[in-house]
Amino acid sequence: MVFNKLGKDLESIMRKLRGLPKIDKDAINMVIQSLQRSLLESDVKVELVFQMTENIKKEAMNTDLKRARRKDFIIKLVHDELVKTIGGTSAPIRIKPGKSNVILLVGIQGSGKTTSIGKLARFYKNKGYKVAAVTTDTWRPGAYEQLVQLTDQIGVKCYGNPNEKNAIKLAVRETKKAINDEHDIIIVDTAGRHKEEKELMREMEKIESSLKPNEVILVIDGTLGQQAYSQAEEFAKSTNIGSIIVTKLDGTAKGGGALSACAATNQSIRFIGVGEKLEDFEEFNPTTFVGSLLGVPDIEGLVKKVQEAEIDADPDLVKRMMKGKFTLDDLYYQLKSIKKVGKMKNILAMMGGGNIPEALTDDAEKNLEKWEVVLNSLTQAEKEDPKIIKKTRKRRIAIGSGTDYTTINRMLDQYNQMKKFMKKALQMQKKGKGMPGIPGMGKAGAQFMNKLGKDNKF
Ligand SMILES: Nc1nc2c(ncn2[C@@H]2O[C@H](COP(=O)(O)OP(=O)(O)OP(=O)(O)O)[C@@H](O)[C@H]2O)c(=O)[nH]1
Ligand SMILES: [Mg+2]
Repeated sequence: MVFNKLGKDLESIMRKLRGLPKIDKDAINMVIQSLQRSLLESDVKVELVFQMTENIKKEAMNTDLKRARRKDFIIKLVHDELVKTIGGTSAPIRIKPGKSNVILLVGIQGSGKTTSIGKLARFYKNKGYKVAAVTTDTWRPGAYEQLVQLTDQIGVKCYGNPNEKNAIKLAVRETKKAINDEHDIIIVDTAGRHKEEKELMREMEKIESSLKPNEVILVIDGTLGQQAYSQAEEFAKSTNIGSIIVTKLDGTAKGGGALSACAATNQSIRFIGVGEKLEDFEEFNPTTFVGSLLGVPDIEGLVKKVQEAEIDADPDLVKRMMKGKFTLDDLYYQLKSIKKVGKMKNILAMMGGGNIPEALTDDAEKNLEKWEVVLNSLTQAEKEDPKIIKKTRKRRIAIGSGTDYTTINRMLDQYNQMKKFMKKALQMQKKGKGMPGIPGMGKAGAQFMNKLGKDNKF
């Protein structure tokens, strides 16, 4: 497993979290401190560690949640922040069919560019593409021979000229040849360089501007520590980095440098190198990867459950409903944030059942767009007390929002229906008549309301 130590540390933090009797401020602080320690020990850039953990802490402290899902919620927060740091989930590199796609690899000396060209060439060749490699490295002795030796193993043609000393000319000429030979994918190697080597950095910029590659990949050595961030940042300033390959994750790489490099470039890891051989190469999936770091194999399942719990446990809405306070804004934002109208129906069903208002029929979602436009033309007073919207106001709103009376009337109508519905439900509540109308829902509904009655804050 790559990122071995970080993985072990994170897994143990998650295990500790699951074992806690309750999730309160102290528990959150414990998680934050342990996270900071393990990320720092893995060489993630200090500022980045604090920024990441601060985000997690803020969200954890400020979110109301059903008790049962709090632990999962924290795990999800850690997961989301890690995925965000490594550039989020993005679509694979797009290869345009019927065209010669040029991929340019850049990075500091010895990061594993040339080896990765061999690996990438093998990867795409196995997918059925006609692949070629081009070397533009005029600095490293034997660079051309190294690439020829690698590409020979997989029957991929290598273009280059060990006698040419001008890297830009070499890049243009050899890539052109590869295009003329109708290759689908042409992977271009460059000499290694450090951000301090201004001349070489300029050379790289010129290679990029002359080739106009479809994708520039930054190759990062996974064993690189704190300096990874500033190196990657400089590469991102000079070229248009589109994705990242992290190499040497097979050894004892702490990996923190690679995480920092992603944050510095704002791009995501697409492949990882896990050995010297051409087959030691894997496509990278941030979600699966972070899931395995945290020791949660089914992280997607967990995330989904938390999202559902977040929707169910929306005590603010129900509390407002219970107090009979429900404005047009509430109706709109709840429908919008819940997205699935079905969820709102469930909440209302638990409150009172009976005939669900027309606003929540299946095509209600379609109304949302229109309502948004209308709502933008309302004053705050109108939103809070729609009764005051009479004829003159309606005219102003219709003109302001570019809608017609029918849309406005219909929205108000549906709001009134909803309000009436809630009033009835509340009366039933008060009379202790429980939750009529929905068979089998009575008890669950009562429990739900009880739970909401308690203070759910951390
Ligand atoms: N263990 C391991 N070694 C790797 C990996 N990728 C590359 N290497 C080794 O790292 C060393 C440098 O690799 P190169 O591919 O030559 O690196 P480069 O970036 O082209 O180097 P320059 O052209 O000098 O800048 C070689 O010994 C490779 O075998 C990997 O994923 N795992
Ligand atoms: Mg090389």
